[in-house]
Amino acid sequence: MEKVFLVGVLTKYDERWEKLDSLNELAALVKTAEGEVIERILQRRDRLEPRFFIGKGKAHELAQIAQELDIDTFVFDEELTGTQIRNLEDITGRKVIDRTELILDIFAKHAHSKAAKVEVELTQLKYRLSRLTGKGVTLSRLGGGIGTRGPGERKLEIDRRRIRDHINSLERILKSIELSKKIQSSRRKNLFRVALVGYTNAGKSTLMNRLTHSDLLVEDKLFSTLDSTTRVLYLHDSRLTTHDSRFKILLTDTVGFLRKLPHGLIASFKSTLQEAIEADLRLHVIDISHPHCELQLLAGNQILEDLDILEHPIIYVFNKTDLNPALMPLLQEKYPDAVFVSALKGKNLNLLKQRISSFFHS
Ligand SMILES: Nc1nc2c(ncn2[C@@H]2O[C@H](COP(=O)(O)OP(=O)(O)OP(=O)(O)O)[C@@H](O)[C@H]2O)c(=O)[nH]1
Ligand SMILES: [Mg+2]
Repeated sequence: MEKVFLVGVLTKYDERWEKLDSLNELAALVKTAEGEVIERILQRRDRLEPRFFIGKGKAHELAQIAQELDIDTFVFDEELTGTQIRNLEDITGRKVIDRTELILDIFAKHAHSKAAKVEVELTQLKYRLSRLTGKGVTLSRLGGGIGTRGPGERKLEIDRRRIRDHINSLERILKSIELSKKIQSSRRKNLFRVALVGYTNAGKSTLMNRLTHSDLLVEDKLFSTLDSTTRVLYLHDSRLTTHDSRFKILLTDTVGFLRKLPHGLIASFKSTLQEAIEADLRLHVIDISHPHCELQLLAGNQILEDLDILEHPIIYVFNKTDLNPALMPLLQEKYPDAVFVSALKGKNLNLLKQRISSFFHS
């Protein structure tokens, strides 16, 4: 297992609890990427250093600790410039990556569909290209492992022009995938479509499995799901009294959201998120047991706004009520239209189905 040291920075404009929470999330991301967090620091700094981000003295200090603790990799909680990464790697002799690269690495590992793979590779190449400093600078970094993986596992020792050519060809491939998806989705036009959206680890896949008797991957990790999956869900139309009042809708599980997602990442995942955009109704799943669950709800809404679908029909689904969250009464009052469920224990799922059904038939 790769041994990881997390580095966060606290400026006078930041809230301490928020930065600590962000570091916790970073640690969960490292776990998903199969690294082991050995140590972490939250360093106070009023000015960020253009060359080393944290200051040269601090960088030397980190180098020393890295040696003592036998650290392989530093993961910074903020985006670093290409120069900062190179300088920090020079001083510490260890691999240095930032939050964005870590997230892209996880996306690279979890992408299965052709569309998701192309989208990850495109985003990685664009991000790396934006941080190339000289002409034809080698992109191969110290060692392999976290932050260096890509869908093609290709060695990234290519110059700018070849990266640009490659980006162009990937964009062409993506266009053709999008086209075939459009055709596919127009075939589904005659059915109602519902999409599960929400913060990563909220329980979207668990809910999907419960509702549609499926067997999608569920894990206590961030970003378990990257590709959208669609299943048929049978609902009851209560207006009908005939012996068969069932009707079919399509339910889609989608990639989870995260605060501080790399800039442009959501935009480049449009094809994977297409179902969330086009659906007739969205179920926004929120993990009510998380200490900052309302912050996650707002982060989700921010992303829906980025996708231009915040005003579209949505039902809030507060999940994990079996964990007896203290906030529940307050949230019930604040969001009277929300449904409170436990996907794991199967609690209130019939109520949820009724709500979806009456959305389409009232
Ligand atoms: N206690 C409890 N745990 C739950 C419930 N629903 C889901 N979980 C757990 O929460 C974790 C995440 O569940 P997933 O269904 O993978 O979450 P997700 O929203 O699909 O996550 P990503 O795919 O990573 O975005 C798993 O460990 C689940 O077992 C619930 O109602 N109660
Ligand atoms: Mg999932």
